[in-house]
Amino acid sequence: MTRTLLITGATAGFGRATVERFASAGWRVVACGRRADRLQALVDAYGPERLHPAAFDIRDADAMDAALDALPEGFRDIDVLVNNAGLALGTAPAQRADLMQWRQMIDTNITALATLTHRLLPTLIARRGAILNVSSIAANWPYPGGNVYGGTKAFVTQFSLGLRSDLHGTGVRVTSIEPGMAETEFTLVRTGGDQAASDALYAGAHPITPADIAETLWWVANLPPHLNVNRLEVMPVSQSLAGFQIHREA
Ligand code: NDP
Ligand code: 8X3
Repeated sequence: MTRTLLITGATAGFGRATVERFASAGWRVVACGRRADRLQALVDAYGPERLHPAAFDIRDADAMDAALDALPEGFRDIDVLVNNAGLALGTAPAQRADLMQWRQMIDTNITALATLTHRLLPTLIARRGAILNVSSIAANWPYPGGNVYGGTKAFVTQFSLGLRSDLHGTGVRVTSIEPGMAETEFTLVRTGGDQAASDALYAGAHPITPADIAETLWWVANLPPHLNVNRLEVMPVSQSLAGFQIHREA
């Protein structure tokens, strides 16, 4: 039986690689994102029978509803929801951060994710499906400048665990995927387009690749139906945890 994936943030990074992994294996994919040209490129690659593009800003609940209402017959029975769209904006300490950037992260990483999940829960329950939420190590480990981004990802992880509890007995699986440093457009977005900063961060570090996360999501989605991965934290070998910082009076 052909299964159907709906994934947000399909135009770049983890999302695009995950579309490629699932569509090339025969799944139907609803690919969401704002950049319609990139979604069209996925349709061109996999064909309209396999790939349905849904171009909307995930913060716009009416646009989300319209896109879901417009799903063609073959794409409505969603088996797996991957809540992947998200972003970090800025690395300034809280006391110098831009409030509008904080709000954009909350609107995207929290409010939109919860809205889409709520909208699709009846379908996912009817199909005994799965919800795979892309959180981050930033949910688990604080770092300077992580403030609201880390807070939004802590929501994603805790929301995932709460969903697990609420969906007890429905057969719906829920997983929080918590990646460490991965080379995508993430740092370009975070720095407002600073390619040099992005290159410098990843240089020589052998970061996680989008294909690594796509393969992880593929593995989780295709486990036997009696198994649930609750949380999965993955890091590149080059990245590890450091100690506390201590401020000393002069
Ligand atoms: P990218 O910047 O490469 O991709 C982000 C995706 O999110 C894009 O497809 C973008 O699509 C989509 N998106 C962002 N804002 C919106 C919006 N308002 N409406 C619709 N879509 C939106 O980053 P990654 O692939 O790295 O990020 C994917 C997820 O992984 C994020 O949730 C991120 O927080 C998380 N993550 C990333 C890590 C990393 O180091 N890269 C590590 C841990 C977690 P478009 O712009 O076309 O709308
Ligand atoms: C992205 C990983 O460490 O830059 O979520 O916050 S990190």
